[in-house]
Amino acid sequence: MRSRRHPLHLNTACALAILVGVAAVAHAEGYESDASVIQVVSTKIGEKNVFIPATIVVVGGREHTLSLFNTTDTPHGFAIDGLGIEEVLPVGIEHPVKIPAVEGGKIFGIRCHLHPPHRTATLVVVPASDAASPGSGGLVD
Ligand SMILES: [Cu+2]
Repeated sequence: MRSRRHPLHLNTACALAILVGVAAVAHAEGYESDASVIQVVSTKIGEKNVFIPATIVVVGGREHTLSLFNTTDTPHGFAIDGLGIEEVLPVGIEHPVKIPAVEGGKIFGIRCHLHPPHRTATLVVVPASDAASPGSGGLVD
């Protein structure tokens, strides 16, 4: 006589193993950064005004400072509408701008509100790792 297996128990065990695996992967996702000040220039390439870097990446959940420098001979704007930021960058002076702590997983457009043809840029806020999140104790359990 063949012994009967319990397929329901086997499926339950497999589902549990998959869930535990998914939870472990999700727990390990996220980013850390040691960059507290990020340098950006507003400059001119050919006939185009641009921001370099055009994609700024910060980790969510904490404040950052952008150090903006305008290399041209004309003031330029720096606006992130989604964060209520609108600054005028004077010529040839470091201009710090605080980026508030934002939840990770968001992308914001950056534009020069003084010159609409000025090439735009993007602020990408990536999620912080659990180890980088406040209150986690810095350890993965
Ligand atoms: Cu401009």
